[in-house]
This record gives sequence, structure tokens and C-alpha cells, in this order.
Amino acid sequence: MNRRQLLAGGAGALLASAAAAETRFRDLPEAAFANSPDTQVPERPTQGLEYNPVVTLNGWSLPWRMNGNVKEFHLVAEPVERIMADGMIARLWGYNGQSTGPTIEAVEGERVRIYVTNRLPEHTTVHWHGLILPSGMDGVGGLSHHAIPPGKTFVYEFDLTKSGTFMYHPHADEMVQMAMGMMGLFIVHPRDPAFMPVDRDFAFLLAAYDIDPGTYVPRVAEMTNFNMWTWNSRVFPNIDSLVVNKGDRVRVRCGNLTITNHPIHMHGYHFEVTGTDGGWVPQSARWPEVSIDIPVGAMRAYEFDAVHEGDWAIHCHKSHHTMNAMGHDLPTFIGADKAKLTQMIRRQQPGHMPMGTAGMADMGEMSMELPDNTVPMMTGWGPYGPLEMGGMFSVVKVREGIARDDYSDPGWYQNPPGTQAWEWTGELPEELRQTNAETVIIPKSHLNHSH
Ligand SMILES: [Cu+2]
Repeated sequence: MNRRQLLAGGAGALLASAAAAETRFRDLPEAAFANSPDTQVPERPTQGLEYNPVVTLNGWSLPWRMNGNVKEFHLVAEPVERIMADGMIARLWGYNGQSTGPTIEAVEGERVRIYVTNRLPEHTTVHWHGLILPSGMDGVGGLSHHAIPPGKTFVYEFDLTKSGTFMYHPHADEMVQMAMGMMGLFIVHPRDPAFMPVDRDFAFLLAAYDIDPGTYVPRVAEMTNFNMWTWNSRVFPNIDSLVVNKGDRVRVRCGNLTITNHPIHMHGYHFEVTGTDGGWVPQSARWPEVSIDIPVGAMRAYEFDAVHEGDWAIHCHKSHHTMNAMGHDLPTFIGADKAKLTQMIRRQQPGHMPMGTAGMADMGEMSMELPDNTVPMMTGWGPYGPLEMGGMFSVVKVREGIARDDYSDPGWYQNPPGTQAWEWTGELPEELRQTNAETVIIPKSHLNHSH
């Protein structure tokens, strides 16, 4: 059986028919593992309650089985290797072969039983962020229950009392385990499939790492100086596009498990926040936005009608978060004349390139020699040249005629004639300028006449 069938709940169907109907499974559900960082589009469920699955960017959804009336999952906490981008592997901790972990999807009103096996070298727990559940299932090590020792399996079991956008992560040695990439999405679909339906439902988590170029393991004690700003532990240009059919109603769910806020900005549209990890936002409380700030430890779901065709950037608006490694402690050379210095350096190092005297855009085009296992600070090529981006950046690709469950890359957008910026080659009108650079200060004597 392949993983796709597993994802569709096929495993549950097969196992269920093999077992006597009333007998509870005595064994753990088989744990599924993913070894690819590509977006795995889940098939629609063929058994159990109906729902419209989410598409986890560069991720996948955890297979489940029905055991009586309980939906059973098996999470395995373990060290993983994550391909953050072509040419860069990170040695992280995650779940079922990947960081971020697989998305758990279930339906409001269902009871879930989640087996958690710990294959880490230290204890862990799982906290179910935003879900309403018994105190003893809340996953705070030492407070809710004993932490799960290495090699042991614990069971979490609770009813899903409401639908929404939630997540899971450890609450044991939390600083280290989250800095190592342990996190995943937990989506509870509405019981009524007609409640706030969408055609496409994307989801991703924001995670930040500090991985020195040439190394593999994040520095877990870092508080501010991260250099890998990721969506689902991937950086541009290796974050998959959000492929959308023109006219679709689209939801994007985004959660922040870094230690700073991220204003996520999407071009070409305005949209409304329709949900948080606290629940759905009533219609009367929504307002239009083009950037939404995602606070630390929070989730936002926003929606829009995809009526504008094109390739639309979606990115964090903190410009340092659309960059990759190589450090941000570069000196500023704008306006400096490095010609003489370059001559001197080239006597020692013939290939030396003077950089940054006219800005840093040249870094997006040059293929400099990099240390092993890193990605350029600014990279990625579009149809018209380098994008000079990295980190938290992707493209929403809205096209006519994309089939319902097709998420394959449609390529670059062809701008219709007359709808693209062009070079002006004719006469220029006189340029108007404020020529006086000085601030004009009105003498006090002119202001105080009334006194
Ligand atoms: Cu950011």
C-alpha cells in the first residue's frame, strides 16, 4: 500500500475489515513516515466524516485509522534530516521523518487517540495548542503528566469540541525542542462541511533557526540572531507555490512558533482574517487587510476570493526575514569607493569582488563560492531576472482552468499585452524637484503676533 492510500484513510478501511468489528485494536497504529519535503496533497477522505483536507506547504497529513468511534494517530518524535533548500540539509528534531511534523486533521465532534512514541535522546511531551481538552491531556511536562521518557509511548485521548486552526509542540525542554524544529499543525474541520467552505485551504508554520553556514545543527540557545527564517522548515526558493484556480475561495492558515512577530503580506489582494487559534472570527468583526501580523505563539487564518490572475508575492514584511544565511553583520559600503582597496586585495586574492558599493543587489545575481551546506542570502530566479529573496517568501499563482485538486506548478504568469511595466524610450518631461534641501524654520517672531 502506498502512502497516498494511507493518507486517504485506506489503511483504516483495510485494517477495520480485517479485524472483528467490535474488537478494539490492541496494537499501536502503524506509524507512517515521509522522506520527501515536497507538498503531499492529501486525497479527500473516503471513510469517516467528510471534510475538505488542508494542503500543508512542503508537508503532509498524518494517516489515521478508525478504532471503533475513535480516530487513532501515531506520532513519533525523533531526530530527522530536513532539506531546507537545495544544497542545504538541517539536522533537526521532528515527527515521523520530518520537521515540521505531519499535519493532524480531524473533524469537530470526533474523539482522537494519539499515540506518541519518543525516539529522542531526552524526554518530551506534546502540548495541543488551542484545543479544549482535559487538564491531564494538555502535555505540559511535570504539570499535566510525567514527561515521556526516551523509548516510551504515551497515549493522549480527547474529544474535539470545536473546529479551527491549532498546532502541537513539546512542552518539555521547550526552548531546545522547538529550536530544533518540533512542531506541527492540528486542523479540526467543522462538523458541517457547508460551514465557511473554501476551495483551497493552505497551511504552514513559521519557524526560525540559527544554523551557521557549513554546519547542520541549529544553535538552540540563540534568542535574536536567527539566520534561517522558514515556512515549514523550508526557505525560498524551495517553498512551494500556492497554486490557485481563478475564482476559488482560498484560505491560508499560518502559525508562528518563532520568538518574534511576522507581518505576512500578500500582493494583489485584500483579505480578511477569518480565524485564530481561539476560533472563527464573526463576519461583523472582520476588516480588510493586505498584511497581517502573526504574533508569537498564535495562528491566523485569512480568506480571499482569487479573482485576480497573476503571480503574486507572499512574504514576511520584515525584510531581514526574506533572506537566508551568511550573517546580517555586513558593513554598509553604499557610496564608498573601493577601487583602490580592490586593487590591493587582488594582489593577494585575484578573484576578490568588491561588493555593496551600489547596494547589495549584485549578491542576488552572483554565484559566489559558498561553504558546504548553505544557501545564498538572496537568490531565486523569475522570468525577468533574479528575485533577490530568501527565507519567508513564496508566490501565489492564480490561473484560469486549474483542476480542483491540482496543485502542480503552472509555471510563470504570462502578462497580457499592455499590462506590464515597460521601459520609456521617448522624451522625458522636465523633472520636478524640491531643490532646497534645508528645512525651512519659521522664525518665532512670526508665530507670536497674537500675544
Ligand atoms: Cu518575519
